[in-house]
Amino acid sequence: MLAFSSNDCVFILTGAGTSAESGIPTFRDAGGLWRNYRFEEVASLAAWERAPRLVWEFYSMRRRVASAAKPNPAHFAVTELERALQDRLFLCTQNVDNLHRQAGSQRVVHMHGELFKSRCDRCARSPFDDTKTYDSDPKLPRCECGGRIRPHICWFGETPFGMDHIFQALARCSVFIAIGTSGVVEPAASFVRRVRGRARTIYIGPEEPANRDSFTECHLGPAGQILPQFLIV
Ligand code: BV8
Ligand code: ZN
Repeated sequence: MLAFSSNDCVFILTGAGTSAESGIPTFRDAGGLWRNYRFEEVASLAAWERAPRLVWEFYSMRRRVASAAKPNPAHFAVTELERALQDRLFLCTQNVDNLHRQAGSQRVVHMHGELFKSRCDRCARSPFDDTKTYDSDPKLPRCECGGRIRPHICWFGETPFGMDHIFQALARCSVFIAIGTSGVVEPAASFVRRVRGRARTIYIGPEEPANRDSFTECHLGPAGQILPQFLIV
């Protein structure tokens, strides 16, 4: 159990492992999401320019998988912590599914974007809710401005969303908890290095992450089993 002091500010970073027990495969575990695709072929701006239909095939498949998923005890434990800490909890997720919000979390920063949103790749219209799958449509979706509608996702080489707020939250946090992330993808993998030495840094997942040396504590096991007993205020 993690003892919080009354003025602790907590930063939680979740990765694909948090949704694993909800049935959404992770990126790097055996049989991960990329098994049929090389992510350069589907998760980059170059891929979008070169093969937009392949990109929409990949994200349509992701929408089908994620829409069948339900939050697991890891998501609900984070929601309970938000209820107890209110604005002393900053929840940042690398995940593009909506399971934190489905579990009741009110303030979720989706730094890598959101699977069930799309946006225009030309004009400045805001991203909009979109649960549609486009892999069987004869024509790919277009905006009124003539631009192409793309997934509202941060691809490799693009700048993640909410970075100013994320860096401010990292600067004030006294407890940093990473859950279910292999610590490979930047800049998320370096968040812990920004706080170590002045904050407690805790990792939760079944195997040690690549950035293990930056964590003061490592609790090995599935998040859905560990978090409900661990995040008790
Ligand atoms: C940026 C959306 C500048 C897409 C994603 C060299 C060349 C080119 C680029 C780079 C380079 N070196 C570094 C870079 C930058 C690049 C990068 O990091 N590349 C990597 C591959 C080396 N990063 C970028 O391009 C980023 N942009 O850097 O812009 C910048 C920087 C700072 C400030 C401003 C600007 C953009 C990266 C975003 C890419 N988009 N997602 C999509 O989802 O389709 S990344 C993708 O990987 C997902 O978001 C995913 O969340 C993320 C990270 O993976 P993890 O979440 O960690 O998942 P993974 O499968 O790896 O691990 C799962 C873990 O769960 C495992 O550890 C496992 O043990 C654990 N687990 C399993 N079961 C459970 C569990 N844990 C708990 N419970 C369980 N039951
Ligand atoms: Zn447009």
